[in-house]
Amino acid sequence: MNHDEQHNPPKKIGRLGFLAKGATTIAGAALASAVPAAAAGETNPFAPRSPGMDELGETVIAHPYGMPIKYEASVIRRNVPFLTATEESSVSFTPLQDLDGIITPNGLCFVRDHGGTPIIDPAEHRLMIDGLVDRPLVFTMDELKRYPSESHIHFTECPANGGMEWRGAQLQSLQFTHGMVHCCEWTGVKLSVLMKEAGVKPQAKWMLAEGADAAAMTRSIPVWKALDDVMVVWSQNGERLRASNGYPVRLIVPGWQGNVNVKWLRRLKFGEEPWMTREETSKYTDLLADGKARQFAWIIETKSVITSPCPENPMKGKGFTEVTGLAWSGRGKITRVDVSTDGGINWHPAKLQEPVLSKCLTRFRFPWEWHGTSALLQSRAVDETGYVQPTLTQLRAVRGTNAIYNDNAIQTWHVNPDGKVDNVQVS
Ligand SMILES: Nc1nc2c(c(=O)[nH]1)N[C@H]1C(S)=C(S)[C@@H](COP(=O)(O)O)O[C@H]1N2
Ligand SMILES: [Mo]
Repeated sequence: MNHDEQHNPPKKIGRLGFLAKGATTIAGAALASAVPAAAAGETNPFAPRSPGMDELGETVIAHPYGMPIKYEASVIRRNVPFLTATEESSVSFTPLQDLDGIITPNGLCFVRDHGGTPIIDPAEHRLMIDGLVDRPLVFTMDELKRYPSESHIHFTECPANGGMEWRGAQLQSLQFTHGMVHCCEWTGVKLSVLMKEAGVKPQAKWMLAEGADAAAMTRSIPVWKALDDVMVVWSQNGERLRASNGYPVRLIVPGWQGNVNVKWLRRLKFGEEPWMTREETSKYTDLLADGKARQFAWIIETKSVITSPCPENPMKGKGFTEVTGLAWSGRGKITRVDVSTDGGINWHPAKLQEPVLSKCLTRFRFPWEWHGTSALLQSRAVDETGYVQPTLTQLRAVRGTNAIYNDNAIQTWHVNPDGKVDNVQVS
C-alpha cells in the first residue's frame, strides 16, 4: 500500500461501512472514532496495515510454556499485606475484574496458604486412609491415578472472602472484596471409590483430612458429604495442579468453604466424632452478637457480584454498557440473577450464560443504557433451592458485626457521574 492509498478513502464503503454506521448508533461515542479509520486501508477498512504483517513473528519454540502477552501484565493475583502476619500465611486474590466467562486460569487462581506452599515430589508423596476402616491403605500417586477418573467444574471460595466488609465498605477493589474465589475443572477420583476400597465402617460418621504442609491443615468432614460428591484431584483445568493449589493431590469438596478443600492431601482418617481442630474451633467459626459461635457452617450460600463495571473497571462513557458478573451457590445451580441500578429499589432480570452448572460460577449479563448520572449497581442471585442472596443489613441482623466469615451479601457499586466506580454500602 502506498502513501496515497492510506490517505484516500476507498470510494465504496459497502457492507462494512454500513455495519460501522449501525454500530455507531448503538454504541454511541465509543465506536464513532472507528469510522475515520475505515478509510485508511484496503484489506481491512477499519485499520491501517498492521506492523506485524511486515516481518516474521516470534517462534513458539522460545516459549515452550505459553505466558500472557506483555500488554496483559497487570492481570495478576494481588495480596493485601496488612491482612495476614506473614507472607507464608497469606492470601492472594483472583483478578475477577479482568476475567471473562466462568473458568479461572490456573496462574490467576487465588491462593490461601497457612504455612506457605510445599514443593512435593509426586514420586515421594503418599495418601493414607486409616481409622475406622476394614483395610487401611496407602496410595502412591501412580496407584491413585489407576482408579476411574471424573472431571467436574466447581467454584472454591474462602469463607473469609468479603470478611473485611462486615463493619463497612473498606476496599476500593473488586479483586479485594470478592477475589477469594476461583472456578476450575478438576480431575481426579471420587472419594467414595477410595472409601469403598478401604471399607469404611458403618460407625464412621466423620473423616479427618490432613495436608502435607507446614500448617498440617486438618479439617473434619461428615461421611455423608464425603460419600456424596467429594473428589481427590490431581488436575486443574486440564493440567496437573499448580504447587500452590495443592500439587500433587488435593481434596475438592464441592460447594463447601474453601478451608475444607485440603491441599497436599496426605491422610484421610475415619472416626465417630469430629476432631475439633484449630481450623474448626478458633478459626472458620462465626462469633455472633451474643458471644456464641456458629460452627460447621460449611456451605457457601448464594452470592453474586458485578465484575464490570466495578472500581477497577470504571464507566467508558454514556450509552450502552454491558453489566456483567458472576453468581454462585454451594447448594446447587443458580436459577436467577437480578440487577438493580438504583440500589435495590427496582430489579431487572439478567441473562444467564450457559453452561449453568451446579456449585459452579455462573456468568450473567445485563444491557444498560447509562445516562451519565449517579447510579447504585447491585446484583442479587437466587439458587435452585429458592434461597435469595441477602442484603448486608439482613445478614447483620442475624450475625451481628463480629463476624469475619460467610459474607454473601449483595454488593453495591456506586457509579459516579464522572464514571468512577466506588465500593459503598446501602442500608
Ligand atoms: N494443606 C492445606 N490445605 C488448605 C489450606 C492450607 O493452608 N493448607 N488452605 C485452605 C483454605 S483456607 C482455602 S480458602 C483453600 C484455598 O484453596 P486454593 O489455595 O487452591 O485457592 O485451601 C484450603 N486448603
Ligand atoms: Mo480459607
